[in-house]
Amino acid sequence: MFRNRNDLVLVGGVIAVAIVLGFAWFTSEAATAVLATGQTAAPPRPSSPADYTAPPLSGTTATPAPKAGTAVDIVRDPTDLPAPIGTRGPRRITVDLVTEEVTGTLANGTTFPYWTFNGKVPGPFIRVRVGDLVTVKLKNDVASMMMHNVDLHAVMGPGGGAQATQAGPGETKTFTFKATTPGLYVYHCATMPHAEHIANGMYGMILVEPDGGLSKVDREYYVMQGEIYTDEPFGTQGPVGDSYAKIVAETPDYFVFNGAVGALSEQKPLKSKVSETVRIFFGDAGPNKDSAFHAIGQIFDKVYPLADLSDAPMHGVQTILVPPGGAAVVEMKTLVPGRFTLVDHAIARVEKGLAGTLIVSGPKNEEIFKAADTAAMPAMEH
Ligand SMILES: [Cu+2]
Repeated sequence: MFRNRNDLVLVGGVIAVAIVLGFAWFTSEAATAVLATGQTAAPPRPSSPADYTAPPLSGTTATPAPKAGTAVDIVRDPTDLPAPIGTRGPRRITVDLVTEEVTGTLANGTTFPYWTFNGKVPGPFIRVRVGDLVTVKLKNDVASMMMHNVDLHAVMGPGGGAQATQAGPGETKTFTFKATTPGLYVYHCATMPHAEHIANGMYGMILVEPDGGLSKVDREYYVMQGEIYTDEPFGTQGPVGDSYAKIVAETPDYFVFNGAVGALSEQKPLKSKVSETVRIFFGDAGPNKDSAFHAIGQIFDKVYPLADLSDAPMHGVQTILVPPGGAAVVEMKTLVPGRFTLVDHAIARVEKGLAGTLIVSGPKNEEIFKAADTAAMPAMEH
């Protein structure tokens, strides 16, 4: 049956591996079944979590439908995020999300039917710490046309909470989860078709701080990249609709930071002063494209790749690759004044709307950067 002893050994090895894999499968299935029937002890609760009322999430709620021909500003200010948690212990937290469908400004003269969390893109920045018990209340605005829900990547549970929060117009759904693992996580609507709900603006991030919090920095910013697929070419004036065909073909017309063209350049640029440290919580909502996130004229002094906050950061990084549904935390010391452009270094996307600006003010620092003709480089005003 076997040509030689080596064949025999090989076949024996394959059988042994199959037995081990089979046992692992059986035990995992058995464990799942036990969990499903509730026969195990309840998961341990954090030691005496106190009730705690988190600051209300920013953003609008129940935005009135805009009048015909008008549009609302859906841009999330990149400074709109809660203060660091610091050293407090685990608590009970309630998060109120409201899904709202609004006509928003996509670019100068162009409006788009956004679907949002709390009226802005991205949705509110949720900030908790490891060990917190978080109750998510999702209300679908009564004026909505669609079902919506929320899947938070920080959740260990079915659908990340999507099934538990599937809500029709006017409905409110709730679930509670324990924040088990530090990290910066994307959340998004996961109502079918997922990609359309995400592309139309239904995403945000939740930060789960490690015990003791993150290191202190001078400024923190909240930035998310997204793609918008329209039924008219880039730059078309007036109201445009979404294009499901382009979403499926993965051919976006627009790439945007914080929801709209110019959101973080003309409208709400990031700011810093010479010698400060800036942290950016960066997420890629996709739904389809990676981001090669890069700040032109800066070096990321620290990067937490894939937003892993349990391990030491990397240092001296030029560009960080962030997948759709993923995030990164980057920090930079702004040593020199000037205007620095935030991009996806798949750089043609600048032509489709993707650029942000970091304005660094303060005295020149010619030890670090000195142009040949310094007269052409006036000091920035505060
Ligand atoms: Cu949705």
